[in-house]
Amino acid sequence: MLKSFYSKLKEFSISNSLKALFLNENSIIGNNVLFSELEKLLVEADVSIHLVPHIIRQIKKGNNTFESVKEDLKGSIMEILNVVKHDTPLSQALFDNIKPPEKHHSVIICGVNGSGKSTTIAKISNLLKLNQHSIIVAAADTFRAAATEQLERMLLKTGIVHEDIFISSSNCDPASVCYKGFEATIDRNYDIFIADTAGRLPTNIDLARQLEKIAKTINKLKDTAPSEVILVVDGTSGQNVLSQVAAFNDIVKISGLIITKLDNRAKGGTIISIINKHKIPVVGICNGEDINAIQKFDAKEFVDNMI
Ligand SMILES: Nc1nc2c(ncn2[C@@H]2O[C@H](COP(=O)(O)OP(=O)(O)O)[C@@H](O)[C@H]2O)c(=O)[nH]1
Ligand SMILES: [Mg+2]
Repeated sequence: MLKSFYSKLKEFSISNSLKALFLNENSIIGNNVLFSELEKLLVEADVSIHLVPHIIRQIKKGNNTFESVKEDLKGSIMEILNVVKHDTPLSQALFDNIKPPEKHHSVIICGVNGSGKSTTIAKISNLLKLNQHSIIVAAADTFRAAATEQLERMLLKTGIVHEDIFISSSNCDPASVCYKGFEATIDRNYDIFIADTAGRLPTNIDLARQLEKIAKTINKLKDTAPSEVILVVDGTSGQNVLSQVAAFNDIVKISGLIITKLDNRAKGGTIISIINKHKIPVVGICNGEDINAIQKFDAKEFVDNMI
């Protein structure tokens, strides 16, 4: 049985360390000691150092008890996470089995090489299939050798048939593959279209143009397309993720994030820092290579386990 991200998060729970501190100090801790300890714990949990002082400021000064500090800390973090609603049509289709309100919902998946885009698309496709949504996937990562074959192999395992996978060969324009895939989605009256794209850093001008072109090309078929542009980020890359989000957002407007590899480093502070800085919903979190290793991001469950 796959261990959920939330239960792993609990292993690092900040309140465990905090409780020990209160016990050691006979339950009476001066603000200075308490706040410097909290600062350390938050940084260790991967919260950005720019955000730590803001979180700590929300803790009431005075006769602190373990319970009051814990509650203030939870409240402070919840406030940050709740600045955006994390339910998007894709996350609702995935985790609540609600069909997107619009037919032919189109989703572009982007992110740097190795962040987990293709693996995540296989997980998403698998869940959507299980929930009886009809989908077409365009495998448009032409930059990495064998990337399209890798995705095709994973998709076929989830029961998606060849006809519903559009593949670009190495000398083919990825935008035209996406166009054909989305056109078929509309013609066949399917629910959801998903495009995998090439990775590498967004500072690569060719790839940035390519991503932009894919978005513009599918927009020719429907004026609300792309419905969602999801950036896949590796949750173990710490604060690097913040600059990745900014760089991709400059190319196409990112509407949601999927955070991967949280099985490797289940600390959670990165998620708080990204939401605080970019105010972008977290559509899903991934905690393993297994096809089922994807979960809904639930802010309350997240905070209850982290703190
Ligand atoms: N541990 C772990 N590995 C993952 C996860 N998601 C993807 N990977 C692995 O990360 C590597 C890169 O994934 P891939 O989907 O090819 O990345 P892409 O280049 O963005 O398409 C592969 O070895 C995947 O199995 C995850 O949630 N946890
Ligand atoms: Mg890939």
